[in-house]
Amino acid sequence: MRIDVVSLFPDFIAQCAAFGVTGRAVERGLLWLHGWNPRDYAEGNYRKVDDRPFGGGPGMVMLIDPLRNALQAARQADPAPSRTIYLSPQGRPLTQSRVRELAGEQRLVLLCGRYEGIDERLVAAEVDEEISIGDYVLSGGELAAAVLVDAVTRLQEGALNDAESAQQDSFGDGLLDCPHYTRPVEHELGAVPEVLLSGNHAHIAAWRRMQSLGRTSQRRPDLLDEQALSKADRKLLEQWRVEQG
Ligand code: 4FV
Repeated sequence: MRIDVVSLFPDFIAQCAAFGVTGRAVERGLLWLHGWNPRDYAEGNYRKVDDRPFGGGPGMVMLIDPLRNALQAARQADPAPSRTIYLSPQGRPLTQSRVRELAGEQRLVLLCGRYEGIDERLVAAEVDEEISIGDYVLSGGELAAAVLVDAVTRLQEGALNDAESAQQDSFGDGLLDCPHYTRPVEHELGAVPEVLLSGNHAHIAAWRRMQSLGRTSQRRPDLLDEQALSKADRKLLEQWRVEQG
């Protein structure tokens, strides 16, 4: 997968992606990451990339042309078609299902804002999709872009080794993940649930499913349509509630 990032701080993303799974994906040639700085495409001695907002108010707004020139340079750098995503609080909330879809793209071009944001005419003309990583305000879109790069890269074929498999992921099936345990079996903080030591894979899978259903119903009821649950899942959820007392 090729990801081009238009940002005033292109090294930011490169640094974020230099570690762990994403760093290894770059080494394995599974991820090709490239930054484009709009300041390199700005006119004048001061290479201006922002200006004061029309209508007044605090802060600055990013100018159209430096961004537009950087986007065009990024697209022309590779003939493969790309999808341009602007990371902003006005975007559609990022979910694992959207991550899975985007992970299937050959190329992404990520647009990162700074200051109050970007001139809306550039967004309307050049952006295919706006995505938000959450209802809070960051000082720039770079962290959001790094989140997206990490999330799609780990779904690239060969990015994760078995131990890291994405199969068991949270939201793999729209539910929160089950709790995880490792050595020691006994610890002053408590013991490992017996079923996980039983070696009975069917019982272990049922216990993990019950935990995912229970946690999701308690912590994120917005993610769980109980009416749509299978008879087996409804029974597991009931058992979880009984055990919670
Ligand atoms: C953001 C978010 C975000 C808004 C103004 C950058 C900042 C500044 N991006 N999800 N939440 N962006 O806060 O994606 O330009």
